[in-house]
Amino acid sequence: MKSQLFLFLLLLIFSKSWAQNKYPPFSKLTTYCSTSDDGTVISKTYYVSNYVQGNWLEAFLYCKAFDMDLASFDTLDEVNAVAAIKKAQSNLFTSYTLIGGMSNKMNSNDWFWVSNGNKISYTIPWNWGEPNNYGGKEWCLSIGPTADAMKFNDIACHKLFVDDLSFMCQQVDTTADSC
Ligand SMILES: [Ca+2]
Repeated sequence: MKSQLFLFLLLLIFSKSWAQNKYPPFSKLTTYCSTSDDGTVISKTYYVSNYVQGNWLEAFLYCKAFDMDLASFDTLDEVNAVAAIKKAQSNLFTSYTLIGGMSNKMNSNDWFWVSNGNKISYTIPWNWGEPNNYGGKEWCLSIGPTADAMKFNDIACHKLFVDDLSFMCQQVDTTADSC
C-alpha cells in the first residue's frame, strides 16, 4: 500500500512538472467577450508572460508558437477591461509590455493591429509625450512605462529588452454561442 502511494505521488509530481514544461509561464489576465456586427461572438482571453527576453518580433513569435497573437485592443472598452486587471496585478508586468500594434510610417502615421490588420480607430491613450518616434524608428507598440496604467508608447521593433520584457498575448475563440 505504501509503495503504491509512493508511486502515485511520483506520477503526480512527474505529470505536474511535464505540464509546467509544456506550458511555460503565462498568467491569464481576463476574458473579454463581444459580438461583432455580423453576430459572431468573439471571446478574447489575454495572457501576460515574461518567459522570453528579446525584442518585439521575438515576443510576436513566442505568442504565435502557442497559437496566439500579440494582444490587440479593438475598442476602448477592451483597453479599459485590461487596464483594471493590470492595475490590480501590476506585479506581473515590467516597465514596458509589448502589444501587437504597428505603424506603417512609409505611408501614414496610422497604427494598426497585426492580428487582424485593422486600423486603430479610437483615440489612442498615449503616455505623456508619446508617440515621439524616438530616433525615427519607433514603429511598434508597447504599454508603459507606468506599470499600473494602460498608457501606450511607440517603441523600436528591434529594441532589445534584457530582464525587463513582458508581453501580452491573446487567444481568440469565435465558437461560443453567446457571451
Ligand atoms: Ca516612444
